[in-house]
Amino acid sequence: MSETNYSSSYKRTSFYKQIEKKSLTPLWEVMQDLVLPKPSSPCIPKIWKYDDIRKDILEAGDIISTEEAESRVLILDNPGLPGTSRITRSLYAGMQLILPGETARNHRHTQTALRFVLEGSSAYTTVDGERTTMKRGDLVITPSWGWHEHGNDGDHPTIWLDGLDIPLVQFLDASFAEPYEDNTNPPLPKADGDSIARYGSGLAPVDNPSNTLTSPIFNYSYSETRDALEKMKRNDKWDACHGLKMKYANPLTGDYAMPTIAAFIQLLPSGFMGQKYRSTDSTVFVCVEGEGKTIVNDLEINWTKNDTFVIPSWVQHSHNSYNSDAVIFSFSDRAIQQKCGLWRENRYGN
Ligand code: 1HN
Repeated sequence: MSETNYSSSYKRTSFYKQIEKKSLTPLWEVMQDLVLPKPSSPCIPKIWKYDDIRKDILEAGDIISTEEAESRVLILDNPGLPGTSRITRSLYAGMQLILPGETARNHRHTQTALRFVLEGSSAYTTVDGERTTMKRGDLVITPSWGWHEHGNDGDHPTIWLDGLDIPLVQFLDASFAEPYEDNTNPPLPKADGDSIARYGSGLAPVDNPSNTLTSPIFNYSYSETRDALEKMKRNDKWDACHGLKMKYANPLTGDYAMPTIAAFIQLLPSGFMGQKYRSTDSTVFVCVEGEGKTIVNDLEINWTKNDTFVIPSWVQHSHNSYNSDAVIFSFSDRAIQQKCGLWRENRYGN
């Protein structure tokens, strides 16, 4: 190092020390880590095979009750974000088990939640006083600050995947949560099926006092969803990247069903070989039916029924089904990214 360089480097280091005490940092030293030319997520691609983690969640059923645990959940921790309870930077995912006869206490929080049912048909969720049965493939959503509780009246375990915007709410320091107490004003009880009758039949109340941020439909039943895909399949041309992909929509606005989390269902016809795709929303996928693989650079993620896998932001990938139609559920933070004008995608490896 020349003398001038040495002395300017020395001057800078001592300057940085001097200002550090005053909680000041020079931007020019950190700029390249703050404003990236393109996304570079610490989140890494990863699959959780259902057969494998099903054993673990059932074992958790032996060691802790819902009484003690409140929610008996094994968190899907992205190995690139260890110990942070995140499957992507902005989203949390966990596998929840509720055994016959169990209940999980009523509570509410500002985090928005979705449940995608993987196994069982006898559990229920009650959201703001309306109860719905949770069947395999159903998407059940819980709005921010909505009261919710779960139970299982049947004789088989029910297992679902939870997705919540916990890291996002944590980042914004906007978390509130409370248990339902005996002195809490109860939400007005509603008849089972009320929300579907009121909002899911091509009808809407004339005077609509409801908050439209989150869809008033809180169970998107798989039998309806699957039937719709099967009918659409006869007419629609396949998208080169996605097959036939639909979003779960709020019927009052046409927007995503939740304000922060976007949820999708897609059908890949038998033998589909998808083109390369990437987007800025790191996405969690669940195989509902069929089997196939997702190619991510040099990695092949082989998936079958109930497997969960994650693809990070801006990572090229392509979906392939084997020799039957495949159905894939997915969720991401696309809903909030699009509201902020941040979301981007590109296709075909461009
Ligand atoms: C929650 O309320 C549930 O109600 C599940 O089933 C998982 C993780 C963190 C915070 C709240 C539930 C959750 C959660």
